[in-house]
Amino acid sequence: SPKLFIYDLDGVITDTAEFHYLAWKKLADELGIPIDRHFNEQLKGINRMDSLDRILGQATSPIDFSEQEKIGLATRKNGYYLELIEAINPNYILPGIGDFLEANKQSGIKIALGSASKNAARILDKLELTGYFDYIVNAAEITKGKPDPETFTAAADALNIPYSDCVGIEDAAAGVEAVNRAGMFSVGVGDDAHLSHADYLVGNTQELEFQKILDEF
Ligand code: B16
Ligand code: MG
Repeated sequence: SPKLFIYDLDGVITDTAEFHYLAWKKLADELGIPIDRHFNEQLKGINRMDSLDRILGQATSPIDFSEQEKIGLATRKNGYYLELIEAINPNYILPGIGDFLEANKQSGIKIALGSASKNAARILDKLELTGYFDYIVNAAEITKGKPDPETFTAAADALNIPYSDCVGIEDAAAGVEAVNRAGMFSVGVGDDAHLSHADYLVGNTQELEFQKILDEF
């Protein structure tokens, strides 16, 4: 039986992708860079500065920003994002996740959050889920973002649990890759076309069954 479940946040526990999109879209509009929801798919699971680089790469004529200017742009986007996530409350927990976390807690198996978001702790608070978590990875301390395994190994290391005893739950291709490269059991939530490399795959959060994953592990 596994000793630790590590959850991704955006796309697994709640859907902040739309808020990220709206905040990036506002910045991109100000810069005259065209982005749409389709393009936004590739930002899922990708950290803030890497997301900015990908957006700047969409400019029709290349714009050269200094590192300092880029930090300013990312900070501006985060300001827009923080305004949008003020609205988050427990109704924003994705279907089935409340019961799943409860089953995980009852089992005595430890629970960690492995999100790329520097706003993760604030969002868990707004969802009123903080009490479930034994450990929350600090995204600011992660030097290599997903698909690098560091986000997931950091959680296991902090709780002193071997990687082979861990399960990682992810909705993004880069996230599933990170879990696999960490040597953990990967659970993908979403589309087979993006997540075929997951050890176990469900279509959406409602299909997640705690006991089923223990059986598959
Ligand atoms: P922040 P996850 C990721 O969350 C999002 O999917 C990604 O779109 C976002 O850029 C990243 O967090 C960083 O977020 O700007 O709040 O630090 O899927 O890893 O939970
Ligand atoms: Mg995600």
